[in-house]
Amino acid sequence: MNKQRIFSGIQPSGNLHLGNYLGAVKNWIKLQNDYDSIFCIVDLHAITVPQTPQELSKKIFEVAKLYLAAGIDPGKSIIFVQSRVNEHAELMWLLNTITKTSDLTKMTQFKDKSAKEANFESVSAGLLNYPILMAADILLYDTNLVPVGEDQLQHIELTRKLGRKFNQQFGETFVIPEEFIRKEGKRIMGLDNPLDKMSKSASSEYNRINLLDSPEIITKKIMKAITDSEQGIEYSDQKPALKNLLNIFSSITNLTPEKIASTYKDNGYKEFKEDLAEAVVDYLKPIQERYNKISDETVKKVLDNGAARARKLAQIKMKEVKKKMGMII
Ligand code: ATP
Ligand code: LTN
Repeated sequence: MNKQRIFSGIQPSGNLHLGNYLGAVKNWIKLQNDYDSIFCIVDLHAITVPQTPQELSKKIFEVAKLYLAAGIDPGKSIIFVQSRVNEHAELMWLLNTITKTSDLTKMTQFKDKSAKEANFESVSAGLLNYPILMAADILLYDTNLVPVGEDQLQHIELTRKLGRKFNQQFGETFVIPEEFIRKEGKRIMGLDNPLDKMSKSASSEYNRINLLDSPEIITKKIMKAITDSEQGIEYSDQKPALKNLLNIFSSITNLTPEKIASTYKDNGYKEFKEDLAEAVVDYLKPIQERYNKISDETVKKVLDNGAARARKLAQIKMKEVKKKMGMII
């Protein structure tokens, strides 16, 4: 029997952080053993907010190397850069024509990112159309499951909607995908603000722990992480900052957050944070060691090979799509 397929991606828009790892990459590593897996570096998505060209190429390479260091095995999974497979942009255009603008303006991510612009008229069309490109990524490969963090759920719902609409209008073409979101790690919050998710593009470095941060920096960031005003370690919605730190501690140790809270209930925040920092440093150490051993040459080969394999699949699907729409191929 054919294996089911998974597809997911991360934007090379900054340094990968613990939220990206616990929300997404950690699951990919397990899933690649049982699923036909495709992992993308979505540079076309990253440029929906301004990027410096030199910095962007550096980040694309860095994300690819981190995929490998984290344990994505190019022998099992396809790893590739989105812009090297033209069919993503091509399918996006076709899906554009069946998408309602009202479905795009109501996206939380669009609302958050466009709110940073001075006025609506200056928001780029790329930012608005972002979810259509994501739908193209997913539908192009007959994806069954999309392993992501919770913030992507709305985009996957739109992907399903567009897939169904196309199938109805032009005949059965696309597999309708489901999200794969694990409870643990699905939404890691910022260390400087427990009400917003940890994010690559948050302005303060104290928002996140990057996967490549040194032990000193990790410790400094955790010790500075905001905690709630009342003392006492407990796992509760009334203490969102502490809850987030306990969730992180739990995700990297596999102990429940309640169990960890009970261990520290008679201690102060300082001791708890020191132990958490040590646990995070130990957790990231093997990834960092592998990262430093992977050569640029290896990354280049993996990406060349990945693009060629992805392109083959994408071309077959695009032929089918264009034929269904009445284009001469
Ligand atoms: P940006 O700030 O540039 O939008 P990001 O840090 O939010 O980037 P993405 O590239 O948008 O990261 O997301 C990559 C993957 O990581 C997605 O599956 C997303 O759901 C997941 N993810 C991102 N941030 C978090 C988080 N704080 N907690 C859990 N999962 C997350
Ligand atoms: N929008 C996603 C990144 C992304 C993605 C995808 C995730 C682009 N295309 C396809 C899963 C499947 C985000 O994480 N911000």
